[in-house]
Amino acid sequence: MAVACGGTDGASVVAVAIGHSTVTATPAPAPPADHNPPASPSADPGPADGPSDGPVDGRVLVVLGNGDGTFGAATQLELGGGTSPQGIAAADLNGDGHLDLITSNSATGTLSVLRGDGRGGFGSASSVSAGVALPSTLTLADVNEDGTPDAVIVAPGSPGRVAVLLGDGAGGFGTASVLSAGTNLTSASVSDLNGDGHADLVVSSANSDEVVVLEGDGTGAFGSPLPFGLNGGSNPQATAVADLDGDGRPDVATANSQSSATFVNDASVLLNTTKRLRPATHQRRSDAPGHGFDRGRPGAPGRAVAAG
Ligand SMILES: [Ca+2]
Ligand SMILES: [Ca+2]
Ligand SMILES: [Ca+2]
Repeated sequence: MAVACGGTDGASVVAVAIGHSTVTATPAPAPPADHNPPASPSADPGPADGPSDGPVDGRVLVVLGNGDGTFGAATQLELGGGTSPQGIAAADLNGDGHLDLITSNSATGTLSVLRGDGRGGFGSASSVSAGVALPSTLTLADVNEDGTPDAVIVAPGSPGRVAVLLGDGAGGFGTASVLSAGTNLTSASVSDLNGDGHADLVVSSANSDEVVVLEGDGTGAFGSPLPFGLNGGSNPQATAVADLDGDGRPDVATANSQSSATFVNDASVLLNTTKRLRPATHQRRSDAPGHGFDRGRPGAPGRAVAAG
């Protein structure tokens, strides 16, 4: 299950992609043939682990914020035949000023685009090939610097695959450019990691226990994979990019699933240097509750990061 958040006309919106068998629900009332309306919230989907009326797949749940920290009822949106959505993101894909939604659908190898109307409603989904089998997580960023969000999708396999689809500014996408990197990729983040002004990619490679950087040239093309180990971390499932040590360079953190022989979930931090990422520091989540890579600078008092 994946979640995207954003704002639409001053209100917050949370969208949740429902993959195969991850959430069960009473079927929603049938929507109009050509529109997913903002009103008439669907039936309560029920608890994720609760009793089931049958699996629901190929839908997203949209929950609109009330502006006071509470949220309205969820509305279910169809994905136009896409199933097992693994990734979801929100951005204005067609330049009309309203947030749109996009999902990456693993079982069908497609992306579903739902155009927002700015009032919490979304049109019927349109589909485009993801360019890779079993697309996993999805990230939107403008990698070719034309002002339109582009889609970056990762996929498992050996080698892992990264699909880059350039947005056309109308809510559609061009044919995917497929890159090879790492093994069994689980997530991607986009940031200018090397400071040349162009967006770069960093993907988590679960089976090789590393992150892989692909340097962008600003046209939507990317260079050869540059792998960086996690210094003890393993099986990274997600990446985050932020300037963690305050030196102005974006750093990389990974969330690692069952990262060692002791099966402890933990995180790795890779501090950025001018052109290359420094070897990772490594923190076991159970070492010091409340102390993380997001608190203090490396080596500062109270920071529970074990270098090595
Ligand atoms: Ca839009
Ligand atoms: Ca673009
Ligand atoms: Ca760059």
